[in-house]
Amino acid sequence: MTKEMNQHMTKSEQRVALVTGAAQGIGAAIAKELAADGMKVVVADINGDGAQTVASEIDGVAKTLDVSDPDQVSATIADIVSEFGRIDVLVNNAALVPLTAWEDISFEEWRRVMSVNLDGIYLVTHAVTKVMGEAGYGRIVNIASNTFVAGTPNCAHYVATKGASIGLVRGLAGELGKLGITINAVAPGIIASEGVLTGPHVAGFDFVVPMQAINRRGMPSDVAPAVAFLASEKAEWITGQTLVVDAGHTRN
Ligand code: 4PL
Repeated sequence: MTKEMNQHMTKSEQRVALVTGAAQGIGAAIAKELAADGMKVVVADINGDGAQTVASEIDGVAKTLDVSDPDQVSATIADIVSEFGRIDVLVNNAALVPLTAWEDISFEEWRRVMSVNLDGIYLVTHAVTKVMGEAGYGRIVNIASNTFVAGTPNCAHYVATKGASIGLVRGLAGELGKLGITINAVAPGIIASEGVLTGPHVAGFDFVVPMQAINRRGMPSDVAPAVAFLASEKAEWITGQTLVVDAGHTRN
């Protein structure tokens, strides 16, 4: 169907997308891309004010959500279902992006990264697949990272969660396929998001950009189209896969 048709559909027929961590960076770019494709987008973020700003730009809905909190997740999914009656697309984007040498990773920090980056995917996906399964349709995209391919140092906990998110895609695709749901991962390289630009990862551009096949800084808008494709009806025959979107930094 065309974008125009989708935008003029009644509320109950418009596809609904939930994007976590969508107040900024890659998540915000994905929310905007899915809205441009005609979807009603739920912009979820632990930063509720930031989520509201993004949502108001795209006629979306903002939800304050800490994906690591089981009660918040179940309440948020219940809210979306009661408001829209459906969740067609889930983008698991919310994550902590630390830069910590191995000897400095306390067990507390390790657990916190596991909780947000991995338990968060479990909690949201477990709730959303129930809704998608009843509808017999769904598209799930996990935002992984090419650090799992490159073995980027000083974020071993982060890399472990991103590898696990790819493992979940592979391990879950078969069960979800029977329900009409696809699940894939998009693995970006270093991206000039607010989080990277205001944190220690910004130093990575100096050595990563020269390794890329295209030698400029990647932007959130460079990642969003790949996610939108996997989130579209057109991607029905793709599941259990990982698409690396890093300008050729890694090549596998
Ligand atoms: C290559 O996922 O993929 C820095 C920070 N450098 O979060 C990432 C690279 C970062 C990355 C990432």
